[in-house]
Amino acid sequence: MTAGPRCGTIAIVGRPNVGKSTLLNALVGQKISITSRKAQTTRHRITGVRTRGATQFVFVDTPGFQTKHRSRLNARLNKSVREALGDVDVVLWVVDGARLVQADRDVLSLVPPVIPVVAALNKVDALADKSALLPLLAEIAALREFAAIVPVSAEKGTQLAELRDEIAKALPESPPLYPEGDLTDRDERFLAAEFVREKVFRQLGDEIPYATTVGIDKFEQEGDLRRIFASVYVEKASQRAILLGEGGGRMKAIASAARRDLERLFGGTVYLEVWVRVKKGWSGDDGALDRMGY
Ligand SMILES: Nc1nc2c(ncn2[C@@H]2O[C@H](COP(=O)(O)OP(=O)(O)O)[C@@H](O)[C@H]2O)c(=O)[nH]1
Ligand SMILES: [Mg+2]
Repeated sequence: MTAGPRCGTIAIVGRPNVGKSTLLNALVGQKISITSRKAQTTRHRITGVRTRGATQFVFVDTPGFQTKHRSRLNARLNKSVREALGDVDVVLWVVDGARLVQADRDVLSLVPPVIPVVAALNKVDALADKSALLPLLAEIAALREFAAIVPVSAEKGTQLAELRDEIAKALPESPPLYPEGDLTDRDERFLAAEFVREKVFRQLGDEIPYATTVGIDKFEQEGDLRRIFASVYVEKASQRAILLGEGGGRMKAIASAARRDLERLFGGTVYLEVWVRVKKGWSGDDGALDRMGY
């Protein structure tokens, strides 16, 4: 073993909802990527950085490969997954420890053979019978060569140190890419919009979250106080009414949950104002998608 510094990028890939973003947050040690029970919560590539001694991990979270909800937005999301795979040192392939499905294999088949792959079998906390992992381990080991296969729980923190060690072994020798202490490549404006979007995903029913996006209209900082003005865009007036809720109550709950998370992340007071606006057809409009950063 050499003692030189190691650093590299690790793309976190997998089908929707296996826990990629939860795992990114756990590996980074801070919540930076939004998560929810709904598939396709993540729409942007986001980098999470963790520096431990002479090793720097640059994790890249990706949207799950999209199959439902065909749209221009989803075509862009799939492109972003393919691009993320083109230029990384290690791939962290995440599957649900309960079962392997065709969509898992499809994602794995996108990984070029020369890139080392670490497999994480996530959500083992949810398995009633841990011995069910054994046939799954064998099934996975037969798919290709892996740098390691590690059962984990992103939510409970189980075996994350082991996972990190296996990833570290696969990283190239290189000086760090980011200053120590950096957590992400994204700015506070981006994180604020994402945290509002997370609450919309968590607090609304099945269809509406997919018809929404969030923009930041103004972001001001005075010392430790941040004043953030955000807009949630929906496709139709009827969706706006649902988002607002009776007397605006639902929107108030969304805004205050987002504010609490942002205060934790930024370490200061946040004043957050959220408006709901109708913008018909935003997810099919290339100009609008460009402006929103997709
Ligand atoms: N029981 C359990 N649930 C998890 C675990 N990791 C993630 N989840 C849940 O799985 C859902 C999807 O997680 P998310 O990180 O958004 O998945 P992604 O679409 O792959 O990014 C969320 O409801 C998470 O709370 C885990 O280790 N155990
Ligand atoms: Mg995600």
